[in-house]
Amino acid sequence: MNIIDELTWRGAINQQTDAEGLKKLTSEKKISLYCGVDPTGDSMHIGHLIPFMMMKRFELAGHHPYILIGGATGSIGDPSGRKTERQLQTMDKVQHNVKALSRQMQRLFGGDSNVTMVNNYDWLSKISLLDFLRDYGKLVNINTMLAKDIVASRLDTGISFTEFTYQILQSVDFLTLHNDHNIQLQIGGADQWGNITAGIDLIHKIKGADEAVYGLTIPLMLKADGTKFGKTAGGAIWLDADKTSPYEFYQFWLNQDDRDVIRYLKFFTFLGQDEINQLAATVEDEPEKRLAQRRLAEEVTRFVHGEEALESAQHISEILFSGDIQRLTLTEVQEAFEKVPNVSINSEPTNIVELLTETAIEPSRRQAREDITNGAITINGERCTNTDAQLNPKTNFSGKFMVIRRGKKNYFLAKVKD
Ligand code: 629
Repeated sequence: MNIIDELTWRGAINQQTDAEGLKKLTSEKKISLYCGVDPTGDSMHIGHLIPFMMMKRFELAGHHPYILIGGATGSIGDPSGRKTERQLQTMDKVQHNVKALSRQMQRLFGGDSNVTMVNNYDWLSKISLLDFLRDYGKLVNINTMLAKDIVASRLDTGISFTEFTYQILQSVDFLTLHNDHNIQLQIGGADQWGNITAGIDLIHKIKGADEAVYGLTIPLMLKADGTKFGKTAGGAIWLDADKTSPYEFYQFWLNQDDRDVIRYLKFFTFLGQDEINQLAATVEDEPEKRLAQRRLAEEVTRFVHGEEALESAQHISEILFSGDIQRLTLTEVQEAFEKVPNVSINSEPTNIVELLTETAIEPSRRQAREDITNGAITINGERCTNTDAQLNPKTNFSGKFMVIRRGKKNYFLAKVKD
C-alpha cells in the first residue's frame, strides 16, 4: 500500500499542499522528509510522538526521515498554537534540552534505523543579519505573514518581532534541507501548517514554482468526551520514565474510552489493518474485556519504554487489580503508589487507630474506629476490622513501606522513618 493511502486509512492526514502530487511522487520513488521539534523542554510528551510515529511509517515504507532538533528555533520560540508571547529560555537551557531530546529521539527512532538527526543551530546560527535580510527577508511578503492564522490571532494581544520572524527561520530550514539533502516533504501537527507552507513558498521563490516540495499535517488529536488529549489530572503524559512512570503510562492507555481506542491504535501502534479491524470488532462485541485498550497499552508502552518496563507495568496492574499487594516488589510498590498521598510513620508497631489518626488518613479516632469496623480499611492489601490491631511496619516491603487503603480507591503510601 502507498504510504499516503496508509496514512489516510489511519486518519492521520489533516491538510496537504498537493495531495495528488505527493501520492504520485511517493509511489514512484523513495523520498527524504523531515519533521522538527523545538527544545522547549527536556522531554517529549505523547502529543509530540504523533508526527514522529508517522515518520517511522514512512521509514518502514522505504523512505528516509530526518528528525530536526531546533537548537536555533528553540531559542526563539514558535508562536503557533499559543495565545501569549513566550519567555526566552537561556541558551544554556536550550543546549541542555537539545541534548535530552536528542537522546530521547535516538532511543525511540535511532538505533539501526535509517533516520538522520540534524540540528538547525548548525546553519541558522551562521547567517548574518544582513544576509538574512537580503537573502530571505526580501523574498517574504509581510502581508502573507500577517495573514497566517497564528499571527492574525495574535494581532490584538500583540506579538514581538522575534516571534513574528519564527516562520522565516523554519522556512530557511526547509530550504536548507531541500538543498543539502533533497528533502521534499515536511510533516507536522495541524498547528504547523502556516510554517510549513511558508517554507514551500520560500523554496518556490528561490528555486522556481515547479520545485517539487510538499507539506502534510496531521490532525489535532481529539477525545470523544471533548477533553484535551494527553492530559490527565496529574498533567501531561511524558515519554521520560522519570516524569511519567511506565506504570502510569501503561494505565493512561489502558483507560482510554471505547469511542477513542481504535483511532489511537491507528495513530500510536504499528499494528496493521487486519489486526486493528479485529480489535474494532471486539470493542463492539465484548467491550467489557477491553482487549483493544490492553493491546494499545501494551504496544505503546513497549515502543516507548521497552519490554522489561512493559512487563513490570503489567505486573503492577494485575496485582493492584487482584488486591494482592504483598506480591509487589519494593521498586514496584514505589512505582505503583508514586502519585498517591504519602504519609510518614515510625518503625515501631503501632495501634491501627493511632496510626490512622496520626497520619491524618482519618480525621478522628471515632471515624477511624467506624471505618475499621465497617471493613473500609486495608493494610498491605489485607482488610483489617479489629480496632485493637497492632501494625508492624517491619513485616512488609523490607520494612520501608506500608500501603494503606481507605474505602475502595483511596490509597496512601506510608513511608517508614529510619
Ligand atoms: C524547525 C522547528 C523546523 C521545523 C519544525 C520546528 C518545530 C516546530 C514546533 N513543533 C512543536 C514542538 O516543537 O514548534 N516549529 O513542540 C510540535 N512538534 C510536533 C508536532 C506538533 C508541534 O514538535 O508537529 O504539532 C505537536 O504534535 O506542536 O524546521
